[in-house]
Amino acid sequence: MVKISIALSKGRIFDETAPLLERVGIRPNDDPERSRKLVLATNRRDVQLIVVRASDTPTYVERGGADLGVAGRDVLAEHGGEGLYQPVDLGIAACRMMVAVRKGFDYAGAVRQGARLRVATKYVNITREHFAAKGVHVDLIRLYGSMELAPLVGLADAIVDLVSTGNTLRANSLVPVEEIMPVSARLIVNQAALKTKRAALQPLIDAFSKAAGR
Ligand code: PRT
Ligand code: MG
Repeated sequence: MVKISIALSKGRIFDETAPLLERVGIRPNDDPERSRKLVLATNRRDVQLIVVRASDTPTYVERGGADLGVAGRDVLAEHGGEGLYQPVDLGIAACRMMVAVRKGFDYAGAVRQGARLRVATKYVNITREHFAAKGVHVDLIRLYGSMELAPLVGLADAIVDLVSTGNTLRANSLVPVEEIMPVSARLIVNQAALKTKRAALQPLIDAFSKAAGR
């Protein structure tokens, strides 16, 4: 029997992938939000889930620690996505990657005047490429979370972060000023596994595609 493992992160990605898994006919034997197990068996003897940090999903799949995975476009773009096949946009965990500034900060003016912008983010690669393409000089400040705080305490002029409802920005007197990209989660596949295990993987990929209505 060919074994297949699927890498998923807890929280948003698992919550929104669970209905798709259900439609594909895969049910984990333990609830990943409650269990401390990092490898979860499922109702299908040939399929297991592995629980990883969201930003580690591409690394696990690229290096064959899992055959399949579900990762946000943000995470994939920041990682680079080398060695990964991305056959299905699942359309889940949707949001937008935005540049945001403190209310009252003249972003357009700063860009027009060629001022050097201090930008805080955990997406340093995406941010560097975005501003380089605009010809704007930036000092990148790499943070690991709660980017919204940086402009409030004078650490940065702008942040690059994900926005869904906009509530987090509003609660912190920030305003979105530019969209970098729309984001949703993708099914990703290890390229070597797709060759060696195609008979087992292709039907699953097709089932995910159908379950996602793609
Ligand atoms: O939390 P952890 O550090 O473990 O990792 P993570 O933050 O990367 O994972 P997780 O589970 O929070 O997010 C997983 C994926 O969900 C991301 O990679 C995105 O592709 C997707 N996603 C969709 C989001 C959001 N929407 C989102 N709104 N990820 C994060 N957010 C955060 C955002 O960073 C901001 O802090 O929610 C806040 C804004 O939300 P609103 O509704 O207030 O605008
Ligand atoms: Mg998070």
